[in-house]
Amino acid sequence: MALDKNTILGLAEHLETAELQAHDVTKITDEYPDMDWADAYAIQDEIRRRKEARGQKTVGLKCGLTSFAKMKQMGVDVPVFGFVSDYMSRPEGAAIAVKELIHPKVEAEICVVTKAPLRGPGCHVGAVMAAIDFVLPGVEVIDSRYRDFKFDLKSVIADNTSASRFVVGGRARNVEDVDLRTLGVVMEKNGKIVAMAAGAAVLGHPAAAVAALANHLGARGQEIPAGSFIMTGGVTEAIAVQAGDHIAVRFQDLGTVSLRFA
Ligand code: OOG
Ligand code: MG
Repeated sequence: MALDKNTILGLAEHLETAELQAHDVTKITDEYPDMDWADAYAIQDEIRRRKEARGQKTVGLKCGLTSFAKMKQMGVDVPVFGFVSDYMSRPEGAAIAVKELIHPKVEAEICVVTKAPLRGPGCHVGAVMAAIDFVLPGVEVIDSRYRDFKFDLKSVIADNTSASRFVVGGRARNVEDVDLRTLGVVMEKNGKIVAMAAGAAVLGHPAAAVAALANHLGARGQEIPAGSFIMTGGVTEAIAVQAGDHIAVRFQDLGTVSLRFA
C-alpha cells in the first residue's frame, strides 16, 4: 500500500459523493500517481463499507473489462472486479432516470447465480461450471465518475468499476441447457442493432471471468459465497445512452432484457 488510511478514506468519500451527486471528477491517479492495486481495492472496499453502514445491501459481484471489445474500447488489458448494491437494481422495462447519472452507457451481460462457494487460487472454468446454479441475462448501466469516461485501471477499480444501475430479467436457464460460449447476444438501441457478439467474447468463456473473480478474491483471503449473483462483464463494447433511448438486448435461449432512459 502506498497511501495512508486517511487518504484512502478521503478518496472513497470523494468518489462516492461524485456517484451520489452525479458529477464527474478527474481521475485520482493524476493526484496520486504512486497508488498501487491494493490501494485501489481498499478505496473500493471503503465505498462498500460506507454503503453497507447506511443499510444498503450488497447484492452482487461484477467482473469488468473481461471482453476483448471492452478492453479495446477502454485501452486496458486486465479484468477488474466490483460490486452492486440493492439501490442500483431496476426491474425489467424500467425507466432509468438519467438526471441521477453523469454519462451512462449500457452493456449486455451474461449473469450467473452460484450454488456452492468458489475459492481461488486455482479456480478454473470446470469448478465454476459445477458451482453455477443458473444463468440469466442482464443489462448493466455503467457510469464512470471520471471526466469523459477516461481512466486507468487503478482509478476505475477505486470507482467500483463504474457500477451504477443494472437490470436482470429474461429467462433463467440451467447451465447445462445453454452453451455459454456460443450464446449469441444482439443489442438494439431504438430498434436498431448497435452491437452483437457471443459469450466467448468474455475471456473465451464467461465462466472464466467468474474463475478470475474467485482467484482475485482468493489472493485476498476471500471467496465467492454460495448464492452469489455475478455479472461476468459486458460482451460487446458499451453503448452511450441518453433520455428517450430504449434498449433491448436479445440473448439466445435466455430471452430479452429491455429498459428505457427518461
Ligand atoms: C469499467 C467497467 C466495465 C464491464 O462489464 O466491462 C464493466 C468501465 O468500462 O467503465 O462493467
Ligand atoms: Mg459491466
